[in-house]
Amino acid sequence: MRIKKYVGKSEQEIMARIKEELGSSAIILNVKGIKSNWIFRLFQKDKIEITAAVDRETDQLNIDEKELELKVDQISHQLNNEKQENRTKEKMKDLIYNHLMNQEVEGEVATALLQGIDSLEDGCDIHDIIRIVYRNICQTIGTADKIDDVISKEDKPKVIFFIGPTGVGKTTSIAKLTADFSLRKQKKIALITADTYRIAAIDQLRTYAEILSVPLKVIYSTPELIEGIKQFNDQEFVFIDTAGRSHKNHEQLEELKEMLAMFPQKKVYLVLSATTKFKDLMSIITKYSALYDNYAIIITKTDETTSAGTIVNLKYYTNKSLSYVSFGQNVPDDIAVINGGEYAKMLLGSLGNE
Ligand SMILES: Nc1nc2c(ncn2[C@@H]2O[C@H](COP(=O)(O)OP(=O)(O)OP(=O)(O)O)[C@@H](O)[C@H]2O)c(=O)[nH]1
Ligand SMILES: [Mg+2]
Repeated sequence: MRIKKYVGKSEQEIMARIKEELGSSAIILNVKGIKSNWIFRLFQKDKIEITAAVDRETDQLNIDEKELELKVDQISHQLNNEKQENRTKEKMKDLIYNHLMNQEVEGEVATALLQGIDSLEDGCDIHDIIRIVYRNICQTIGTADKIDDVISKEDKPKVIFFIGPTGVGKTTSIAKLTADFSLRKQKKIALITADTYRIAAIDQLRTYAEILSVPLKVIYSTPELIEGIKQFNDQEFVFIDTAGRSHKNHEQLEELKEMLAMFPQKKVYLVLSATTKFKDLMSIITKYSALYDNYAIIITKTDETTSAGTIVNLKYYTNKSLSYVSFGQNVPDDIAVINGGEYAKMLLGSLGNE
């Protein structure tokens, strides 16, 4: 927890500063009036002191300070010296804002990412500004919700569903993660496909299952799924592939909702493509949230878009945990656990090149 005292002329003025610097989640610990001594009282009014506190999410995120300095250094060095010297705080703020806009970060999100800059001194170092933005990005992205961290009351198996629109990369992501868990992490893992809409979909997962030597079951109904999971009780994880469902097809979504409702112990990953227009992503999210609300997000196809902003927009507007990022078609290599620092570096990477 970070605690800070603010002194000012009015409560409103101080509250505005607290909101700007600590964010809207800050809590007020104490408000008191400070009387000026008698000689000053002739010239100035009494002041107010407010003590505010905010949870230090950065501490939980474990941002390594040395690493942070290194990255901030790398980013600010890209802005050449001459550019740096001529930049006032306001100009720097505009530069970063415009850069975020170019990356298709939504305006409201960009403003939130710049929070805290206004309270820096006018002659502050460019490092300080970038440090603030970098931290804000890391904080917004949060910690990754990895499959490894899934806790279930019954020890085995941990049941993981992958759901999402058609063609976003659900099956490919499952193949990549299966390879990671079975080959690298040496976990016992089985696959189930509930995607029986297309014969090709079964073959696609079967091919991966054979290459990776993991058992696969094809199921055609929810009772079969329950039975299938039971039969895999010697496994640590069961990954379940589902058919892509258009968020506009109410019937398909209802079916999925009923299937998910049958499993109280589960983890659900909603797979979304970074190439989808942000407005469409939001409408997909609304539809999927109505059928199951407690999911984490996997973002695919980041290699196919030049605008990195989608990721931070998604997190900001959904407040769902992010988990993995998929950046190509190669199984098993093109997937990674999301990392706020890496993402911040990528988002700010070409700063000043516009
Ligand atoms: N460029 C790129 N292509 C990807 C990525 N992930 C998946 N793909 C490709 O996207 C296409 C669809 O992938 P699938 O894994 O079959 O998608 P799906 O969500 O299972 O599709 P349905 O089951 O039909 O809903 C394939 O050609 C994949 O190779 C990625 O991160 N980047
Ligand atoms: Mg599929």
